[in-house]
Amino acid sequence: MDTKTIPYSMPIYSSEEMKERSKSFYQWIDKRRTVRDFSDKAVDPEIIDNCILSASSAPSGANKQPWTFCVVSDPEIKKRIRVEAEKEEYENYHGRMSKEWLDDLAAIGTDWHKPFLEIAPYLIVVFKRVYEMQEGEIHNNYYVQESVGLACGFLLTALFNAGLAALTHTPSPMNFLAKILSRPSNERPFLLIPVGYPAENTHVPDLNRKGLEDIRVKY
Ligand code: IYR
Repeated sequence: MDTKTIPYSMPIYSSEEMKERSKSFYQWIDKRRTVRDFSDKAVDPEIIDNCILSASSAPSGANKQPWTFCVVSDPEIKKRIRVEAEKEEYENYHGRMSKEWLDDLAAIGTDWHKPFLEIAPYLIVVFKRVYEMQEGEIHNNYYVQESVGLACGFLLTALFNAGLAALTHTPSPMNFLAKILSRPSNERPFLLIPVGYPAENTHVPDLNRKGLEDIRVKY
C-alpha cells in the first residue's frame, strides 16, 4: 500500500530560544504535583474534553490509539467506585502490601481511605484497549502499555496546563472499574485519575526529585 503523506514542518528557533524554551518548560512542569485533597468546585466539562484530546494526540503503536477515557461525574457512580476501591485498598494496607512497600509509602502518607474519589468533580478512568473488535473479528493493537502510558503523561501535562490538579490512582486490583462502567471485554482498566481544583490550603509531601546526575548517563 502506498503511504499517503502530507507536508509537515516545525517552528525554527535559535539555539538561544531553544535553551530558554526548554528551561522555562522544565521550570513550569517541575511545579506539577500529585494532589490528594480536592475541592468539590465544579469544572467546565469542555476543559476536560480538551485535555482528553491532547492526551489522544500522543504517539501510539501503529497509530491505533488503544485507549478509552471514561469521564465520571455522576455522584452515584463515583460513590460505587469509592466503595469498591476502598474495599481493595483496605486489603492492600492490611496484609497484601509488603512491609517494605508500606515503609516506602509512609513518606507519601497514603492509607486505604479514598475520599477524593467522591469529592473530585471528575474521575477520568483510562482503559487500555488490548485489541479491537470489528465486525466480529479481532484486530491487534501494539505496544498498548507504552502507548497508554504516553497518553496518560500527555493528559497529566494538559490538565496541569489548564490549571487542574490530578492524582494518578491505581487501586489494585482494579477490575471493578470495568464492571461498574460496563466496559467491553477488550478494555482493561489502566489508571484512575481524579481531577479538579486542589482543596483550599492543600499540602503535598515534601519530596525531592532526582538530579540530572542521577538520571542521565552520557556516552
Ligand atoms: N494503591 C495504593 C497504594 C499506593 C501505591 C503506590 I506505588 C503509590 O505511589 C501510592 C499508593 C493507594 O492508592 O493508596
